[in-house]
Amino acid sequence: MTTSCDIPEALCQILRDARHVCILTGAGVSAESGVPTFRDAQDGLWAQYAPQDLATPDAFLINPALIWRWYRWRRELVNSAMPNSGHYAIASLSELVPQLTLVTQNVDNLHQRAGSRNVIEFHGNLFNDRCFADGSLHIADESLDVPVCPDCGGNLRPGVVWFGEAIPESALHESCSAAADCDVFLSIGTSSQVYPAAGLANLAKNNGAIVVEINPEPTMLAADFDFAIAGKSGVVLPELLESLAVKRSGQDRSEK
Ligand code: BJW
Repeated sequence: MTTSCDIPEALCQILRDARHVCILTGAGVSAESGVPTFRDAQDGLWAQYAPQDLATPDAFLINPALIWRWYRWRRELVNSAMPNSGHYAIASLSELVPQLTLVTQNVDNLHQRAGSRNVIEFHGNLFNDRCFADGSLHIADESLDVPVCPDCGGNLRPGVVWFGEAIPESALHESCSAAADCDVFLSIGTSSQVYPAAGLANLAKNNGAIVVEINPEPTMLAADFDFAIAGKSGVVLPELLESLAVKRSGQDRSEK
């Protein structure tokens, strides 16, 4: 039996039996909230830049005012966006499985705003301001084009992880532990091109988990996965949740 999104019944059964589900999300999960994905062409003023060229420490060193303008534009965009049905389905899924670990590459807080708790922010947070020199957290003076650190007078920077920078130690450690421990790993809305995040799926698979991708455009890693569901997360996840919830309540009744 399949649902209208072609969710295999075998997958529903695996999720019903799961002890620990680990989810990795990427920019595609926020696409239906109107937040452009990282590899989409950018809008308006920013169309001339590739995000990959802006999200680097070198770009910041060369032109910190430009990088701050880009991040302020993105903060406004995300602040005016709302979580979508995919974010809400993930938050609800945590009530249906014994243990759920949510690792997100997204920096937009939309999972948290949808009600997910203990979200592991693999690539930091768009709304944090850090000292470029030592990484300490501060609140930026928004009147300055390039805000400065109140302690050392150096530049503050957005609290995200750029290319070539290390993943925060606790986020990396907790994510690897969850991927190695889970029995089901869901990779949702990510191009699986950026490491070490993309390696979490393989880590899970090598430790015996069933690995599932949900993405309208199957990625290069999809062939290595156990299930690849071609669809938008805002459509697939609510359907998946519904089929689990229906069956769970049936199970609960028959157990009484
Ligand atoms: C939908 C949808 C819908 C659309 N529903 N889906 C191994 C091999 C090769 C290279 C490396 C390697 N290990 C490390 C590297 C280097 C590098 C890297 O991976 N480079 C690759 C590009 C080759 N990695 C790093 O530099 C990382 N650091 C590191 O490794 O440090 C080592 C170190 C150790 C000790 C000391 C010092 C260093 C850091 C990576 C940081 C990535 N940062 C960014 C920017 C964050 C800040 C910001 O937002 O500005 O993170 S880059 C960008 O990519 C962002 C994202 O989180 C990340 C992933 O992108 P994501 O989420 O997958 O988005 P997209 O746009 O790529 O894909 C969207 C997907 O959604 C698509 O597939 C669509 O089809 C789909 N979609 N609509 C579901 N409705």
